[in-house]
Amino acid sequence: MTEPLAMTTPGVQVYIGLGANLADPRRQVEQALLELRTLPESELMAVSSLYQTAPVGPADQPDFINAVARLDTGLEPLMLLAALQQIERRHGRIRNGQRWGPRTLDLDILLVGEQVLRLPNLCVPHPQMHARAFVLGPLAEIAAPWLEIPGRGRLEELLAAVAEDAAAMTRLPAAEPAPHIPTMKAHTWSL
Ligand code: A4P
Ligand code: MG
Repeated sequence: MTEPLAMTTPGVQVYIGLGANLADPRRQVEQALLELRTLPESELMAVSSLYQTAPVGPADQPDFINAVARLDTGLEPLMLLAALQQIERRHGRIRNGQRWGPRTLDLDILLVGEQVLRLPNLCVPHPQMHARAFVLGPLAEIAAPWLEIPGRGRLEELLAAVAEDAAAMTRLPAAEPAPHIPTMKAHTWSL
């Protein structure tokens, strides 16, 4: 007997950009990746390496740790945004109004399949992603070079245009296997 379709992994391919440059940023990103695994109706399909990157925007702030993850999810985009903002808050993210300022954790929805969304609080593709090496470099590790960024072009062409910045990023070696695997707490999601 075949399984009902509703039992299969949910559908739309979402790419999420992770960034942090305060309070042990590497740990912030690694912990956030564990939390992404707990999202309802979702499966974490791929995670890039972590990169140390120079800040874009105000220069008087620490380097960032950046990564990109692919999540296949049945959550509507605004529900996903709410869930990501819950994770940011758990990481002590404080919005002080400074554009592109330092943060404990930033989770950006980069792409939602091939959708273009221009909502008051959600723009997809993320408005700056096409010009940022710290997004395109990690994305290219886990997506096909011909991935189309709607309205912007193919990933490989966009990455070529920021090749100098991409070359200046430091790919971090994979973390040593933890001596023990911490038990994930079951997060409660109020979406
Ligand atoms: N919002 C709209 N579209 C989206 C989306 N696709 N994903 C809204 C997530 N949020 C989206 O975001 C402000 C509002 O954007 C949210 O309330 C949401 O409704 P925010 O996270 O509070 O503010 P922000 O992150 O400071 O603003 P912004 O413009 O999103 O900044 P970016 O683009 O995230 O850039 N340099 C390096 N090397 N690495 C970095 O990761 N990050 C930034 C922040 C600057 N420089 C960096 C890095
Ligand atoms: Mg952001």
